[in-house]
Amino acid sequence: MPAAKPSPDAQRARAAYYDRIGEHHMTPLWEVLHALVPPLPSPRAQATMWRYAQLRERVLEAGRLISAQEAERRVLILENPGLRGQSCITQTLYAGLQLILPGEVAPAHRHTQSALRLVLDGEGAYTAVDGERTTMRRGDFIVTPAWTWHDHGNLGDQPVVWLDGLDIPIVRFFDAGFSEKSDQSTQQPLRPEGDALARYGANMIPVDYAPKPADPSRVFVYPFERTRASLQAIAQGTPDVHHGFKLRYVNPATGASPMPTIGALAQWLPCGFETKPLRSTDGTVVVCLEGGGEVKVGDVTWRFQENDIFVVPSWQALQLRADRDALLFSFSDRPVQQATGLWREQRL
Ligand code: GTQ
Repeated sequence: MPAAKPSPDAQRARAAYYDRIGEHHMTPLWEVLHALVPPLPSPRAQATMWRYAQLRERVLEAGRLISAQEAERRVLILENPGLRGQSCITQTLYAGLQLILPGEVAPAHRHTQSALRLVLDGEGAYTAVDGERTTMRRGDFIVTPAWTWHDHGNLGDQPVVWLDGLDIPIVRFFDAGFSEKSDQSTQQPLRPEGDALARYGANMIPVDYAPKPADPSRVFVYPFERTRASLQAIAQGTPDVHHGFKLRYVNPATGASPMPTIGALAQWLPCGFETKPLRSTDGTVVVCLEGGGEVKVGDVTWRFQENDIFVVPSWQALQLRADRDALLFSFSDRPVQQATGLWREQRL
């Protein structure tokens, strides 16, 4: 039973008391207990859809207003409407669309925030991570783990757009942000392209390499063609009723997520397949790389197609239906929640 409402006298006495203790930087728990210890998650992040077909022109417009050099990173932040002003797509993650035009460079820097890129549009760009370049192809998943030097460039003749995902809100929460700029805006290649994938990404690792469990992946590009081939191969089998066919990107040397704060998944839904509803505590960003269909998050339903991006907030049920064979990429803070024992999932 809810407690009876206090009398006006009692309310006045309490308010005056709150003022008195406020002078000592104290505040009563009982006024906020239910919000602090909620019976279940009530995320401020909202289920939101960003349609690439509507965003593309707006992103290219930024290319006429500011250079990559001047901006340092020419990015339009995808800001969750429930978290305006906070540069967040979910409570714990940041996402943005980065544009790099032919001939431009985004100068080398490093920071304690971990980043991922998912290449969406255009060809001819590269990212360099700690002295090794990788050519960015559509659907490639590229990571720049915490404190690795990285710069981007476009050697081709088309604008290139990719999705950035960073743990900026997590690092801000911990007040653990550091960054520095390099004095060379483009890193000198130290190793040939493909070196990391050859050493760490072919079911082998260097003989004396002994990573610690939380070390980030030395494989920094997960080529789309490999991901796609794996999903297509397993799609010959029986789909999971909640996932269809879904694989988790890992640090191949440890089996952990590629970076300690961000987990990423790739999912294949055959044409006509509909998933059963599923909810989990990790608010998730989903990107459609191929195909299309319908997505239901909580009580909202949208159609989605290639390069559309949507958010599934914590503990809201997600249901997907593919109208064409669909390939989805997603990322979340799941590794953090799992390391801290917080992660929950419910198959409905
Ligand atoms: O490419 O290094 O979207 O440092 C935000 C911060 C991208 C990057 C972002 C960054 C970067």
